[in-house]
Amino acid sequence: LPLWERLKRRIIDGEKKGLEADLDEALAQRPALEIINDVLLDGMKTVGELFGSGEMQLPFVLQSAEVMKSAVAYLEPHMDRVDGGGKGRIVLATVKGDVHDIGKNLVDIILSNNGYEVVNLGIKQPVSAILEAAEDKKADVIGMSGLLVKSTVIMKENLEEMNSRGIAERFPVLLGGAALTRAYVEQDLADLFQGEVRYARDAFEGLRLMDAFMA
Ligand code: B1M
Repeated sequence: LPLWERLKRRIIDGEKKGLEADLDEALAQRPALEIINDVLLDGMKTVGELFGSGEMQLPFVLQSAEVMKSAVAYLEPHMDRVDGGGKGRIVLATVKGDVHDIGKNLVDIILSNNGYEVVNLGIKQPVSAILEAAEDKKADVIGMSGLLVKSTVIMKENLEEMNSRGIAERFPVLLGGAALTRAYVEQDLADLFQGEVRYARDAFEGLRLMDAFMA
């Protein structure tokens, strides 16, 4: 197989052996971020489709996710970094009940590489932990990720909790993840939330919105 097809296949098949050699070859031709966005994420997309249609079983999805994570970890040091930092601080978490963290961690990498301080709390974070961290770390923004349909409801509840604690105006909120839609976030959730809430389709939009929040 040609290199790009082979790399995509590695994600789909969950095949780690020889991954680094392929990534080295890829890095000689294209920037790390492009490899992630155009090749590896394409593989994850196929994994999602195969899983959704019942053609792929969960343990294999997990293997694909592991290879994806290894690949991103290998590529990360090769990414462009804006020095300086100190543009702002975000507390980032996958919401309660949700274990998906590949997208969240990409958001972490993109924001960290572009001058933001990211406090990454990990997965399955209850709203209390997110809000505590936001207060403790003096976050400028709260970022929540979630891929399950259930997570979109949790996010709504989290915003309501911020309303009732009277802290909605202190922390702009950035939401992302496959089950969300722009309309749900920027119409439905924005209507009920007393602060500012925005939807990011991908990590780059997350960065643009962070820049906008901090402007
Ligand atoms: Co799960 N899973 N999974 N899974 N999984 C989905 C989400 C699913 C759509 C698959 C499907 O059915 N086709 C489906 C959800 C269905 C639904 O809710 N309606 C699903 C399911 C059902 C499940 C389980 C329930 C399966 C089971 O146990 N029977 C279970 C849930 C466990 C739980 O959470 N409690 C489960 C488990 C898993 C694995 C552990 C095997 C693994 C996750 C491993 C890991 O993350 N460490 C996994 C995977 C890999 C997937 C799919 C195939 C791929 C997700 C992924 O990593 N994509 C996924 C299919 C899909 O998404 N279509 C699926 C790549 C990643 C880069 O994209 O996270 O969307 P994403 O991030 C994007 C944007 O969304 C955005 O930026 C990123 C790109 O730049 N973004 C943000 C994300 N967060 C952001 C935050 C921001 C800004 C942007 O600011 C804060």
